Amino acid sequence: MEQTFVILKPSAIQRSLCGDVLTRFQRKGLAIAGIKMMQLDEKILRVHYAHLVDRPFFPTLVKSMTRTPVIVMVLKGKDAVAVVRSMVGATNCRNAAPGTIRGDFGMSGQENIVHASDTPENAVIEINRFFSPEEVFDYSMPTTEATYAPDEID
Ligand code: IDP
Ligand code: MG
Repeated sequence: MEQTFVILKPSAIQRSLCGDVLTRFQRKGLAIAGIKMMQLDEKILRVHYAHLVDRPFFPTLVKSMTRTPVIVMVLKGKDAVAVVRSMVGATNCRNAAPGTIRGDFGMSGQENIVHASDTPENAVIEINRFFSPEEVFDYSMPTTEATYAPDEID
């Protein structure tokens, strides 16, 4: 089963949306393989958001992402990266479709509730950036036979 990496950003923490967002992922059928709270700093954000370092809004993004601790998690399921990205929605919450997390819970392009890995390759890199191997767990869910057909399980 594929793993993806998610951050509940300071906007989720301060607006008390962590439970609502996590409930959506769990109700979808994704399993929590790892979860913890941590304080991000500019050093890790310059790596995590390397594609944005030269953008004019980068200093504001660092301020936003370091305003409170965040909750980081590893979610597991078939095609978890694509499934979670589609649940999260477009980057700007005002453009995100209703029914997506950003579309339902946010009003901002920057304060957009969650981060989710965009490709399976980046998911592996991001999980290793934020979690040590012993913090990511492999266990069975009793709901598997009601969640997947046998040929959907690898
Ligand atoms: P994504 O989170 O949907 O993958 P990215 O383009 O990777 O979007 O941007 C990472 C984060 O940087 C966004 O989630 C958002 O918080 C912030 N961001 C992206 N574009 C802008 C912008 O134009 N203004 C302010 N913040 C932005
Ligand atoms: Mg991105």
